[in-house]
Amino acid sequence: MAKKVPAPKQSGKINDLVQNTESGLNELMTTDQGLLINDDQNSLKAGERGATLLEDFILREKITHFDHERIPERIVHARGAAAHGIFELYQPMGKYTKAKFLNDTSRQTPVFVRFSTVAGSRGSTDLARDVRGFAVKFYTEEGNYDLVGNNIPVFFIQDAMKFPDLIHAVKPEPHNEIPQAASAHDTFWDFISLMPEATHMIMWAMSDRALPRSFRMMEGFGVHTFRFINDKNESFFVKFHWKPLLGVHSVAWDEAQQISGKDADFHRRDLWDAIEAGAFPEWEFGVQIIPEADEHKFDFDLLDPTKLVPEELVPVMRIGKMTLNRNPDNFFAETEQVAFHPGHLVPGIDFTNDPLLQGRLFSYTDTQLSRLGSPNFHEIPINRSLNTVHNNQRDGHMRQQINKDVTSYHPNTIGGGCPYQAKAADGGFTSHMERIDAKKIRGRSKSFFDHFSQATLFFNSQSAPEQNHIIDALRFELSNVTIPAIRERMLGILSMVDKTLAQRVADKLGMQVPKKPNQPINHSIPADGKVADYQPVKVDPALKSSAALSMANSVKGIKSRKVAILAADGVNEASIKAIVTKLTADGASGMIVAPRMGQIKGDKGNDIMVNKALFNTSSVLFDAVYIPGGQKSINALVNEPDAIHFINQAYRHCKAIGADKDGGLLLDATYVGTGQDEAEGGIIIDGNIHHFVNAVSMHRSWEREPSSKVPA
Ligand code: HDD
Repeated sequence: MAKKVPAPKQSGKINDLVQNTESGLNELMTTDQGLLINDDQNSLKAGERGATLLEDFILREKITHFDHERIPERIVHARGAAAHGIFELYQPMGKYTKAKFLNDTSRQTPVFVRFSTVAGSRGSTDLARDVRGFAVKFYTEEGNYDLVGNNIPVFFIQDAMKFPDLIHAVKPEPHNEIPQAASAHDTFWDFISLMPEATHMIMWAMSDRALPRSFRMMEGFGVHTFRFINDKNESFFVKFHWKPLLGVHSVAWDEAQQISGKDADFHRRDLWDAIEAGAFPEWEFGVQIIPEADEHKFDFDLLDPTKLVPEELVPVMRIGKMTLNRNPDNFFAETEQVAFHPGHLVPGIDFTNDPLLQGRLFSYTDTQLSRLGSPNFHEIPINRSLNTVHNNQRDGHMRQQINKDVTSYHPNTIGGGCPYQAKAADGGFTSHMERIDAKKIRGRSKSFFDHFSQATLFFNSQSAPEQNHIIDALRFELSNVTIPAIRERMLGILSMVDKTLAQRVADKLGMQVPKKPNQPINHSIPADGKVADYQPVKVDPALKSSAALSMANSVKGIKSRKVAILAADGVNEASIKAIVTKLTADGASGMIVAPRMGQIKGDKGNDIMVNKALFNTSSVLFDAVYIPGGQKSINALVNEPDAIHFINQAYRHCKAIGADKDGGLLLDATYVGTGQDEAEGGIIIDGNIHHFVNAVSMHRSWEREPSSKVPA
């Protein structure tokens, strides 16, 4: 990979972090107290063969620090990767919000973004079937604003009260801690089969959205409905979106499982490498704005986090762009210690009464206290705001700030009444004055009872291959459930989404879809209520399908795609040059994969650098395969089982496979075969590199899948 990259844009936050960075380059080694160390190889002993002395403060300091290096991993979203960047606004949003960073188009707001899986531990695979976290910290001039979202626009549950249950159910089972980073087990599906409100989210989690090709190719969503507040104190409901400029793309389930073995850091590495190479990931920031007057206009409740607002009903306005342009210097200091919180707000943005959001507002500070160990976690460099903090909070473990004032209370006269409160007109935060006239009640609104319509909307909006993948995922997951009654309850729930879907899953489980689906009620019924009035319902929504919900309709492109070029000694040099030049010009990369590392000899006698050997890589780590000719090279590859497997696997995973006229001969030895239909999607053997590049840019030819005879 080229090391020369465009200089990342500087940001105020990067400059802020500089005061805490350290490099030992050309420096002498010291203890934590700054004492120069003379011998870092040997402990202090009573004689060369004698016992180590307790006096050895240098050894003690080193080992003590080591013993305490680990902190608790996040209870959820433990596995993640992050990067720095900037946010630039396209158009002032003053009509809707007074947030300064959403009004000044001349300003670049620094951001730090962490992507994550939810269920797995810190060391688990990146490619688990899971929701991905998409957490953005904006370092604005008015303090930190955190948008802590996911790559799926809805959630499993409607009330934060159920979050610990959900997570206990999906995490490895408590008796044997199996399985790691996987939902395909009894406790998860037991819980889900009793929670019909999870049905919409389950459709998403079983779709390919849960297997992203790259963090850079995922959408992000704020999930909840939030509020914008303008300077006239008018409120608007708002849904937040991140739209990746590379489009939304996923890998196949078989591929995901193989990547987990070949490169468990696949997503982390992809993000890192792209930024190092200067291929900075970009997302447009989108908002769906709903006037307060329209709150009850929809056939779902805006406060229900298991519902999305279809883009056909409220279009997404793209108002800015986020670019990630700098990798962290230190994983622990930045990525591990960053602390997000949906309650980190700026004036102009506020909450709604979504009961899931309300519960989150408690959880995030609370969890940092046990994870980062002190209420001073906001002082950790990655977490501190760009404007200096002034308040009367004091002391605590690891306090960094040296408060010079004599007073630490308000009001005071001794300190001149400082620090002052800010008037709303001067940027002081005021909560939205929502009118509330209600009884205190532990219950759920009936407007939250439709658990199936949007699950059906999502399923109906998928292309045929996407629907097949959902069905395959459900078959896989439920086949790993050992208790038949759980599978049966799930088949009942699936039949509420789509009868054929349920039947196709049932067929592979060797089961019948229950005639009368058991729809469990997961919310309490008031003492004076009738059970029949509290059943989950399914409304008949006006909208039957939404194009924005299918990845098949996403932006396509060749940019940043990785193509394996299979070659051996005697390869056609001109052919390699042509394809590499074309890929590079289009922002993709071609990597030479050969039977050995080092160099191979081309047909004109020139040395060609090998990037990867067949034995240390795999087709699952690439987007496409190209086979340049050269008879000697083809003869060698025909006799390399790894080369044959490489092509077969790429074929099975519906990737583009291209070859020049001679290169096509290698395909005779594979499942692709020569007799294959020339028109088969993504197989380009006419040597036309433009056709091949087009095929790569389509991401996958999923329509090939049903006829694929390649074993996994
Ligand atoms: Fe959460 C972390 C996203 C519901 C409690 N959550 C966490 C992260 C993301 C989300 C992206 C990782 C942040 C990071 O990278 O450090 N969470 C969501 C979304 C939710 C959601 C989109 C629903 C719409 N979460 C949710 C609920 C609760 C929590 C209902 C508890 C009541 N989440 C947490 C937490 C975590 C967390 C335990 C673990 C680590 C952390 O906060 O900092 O507080």
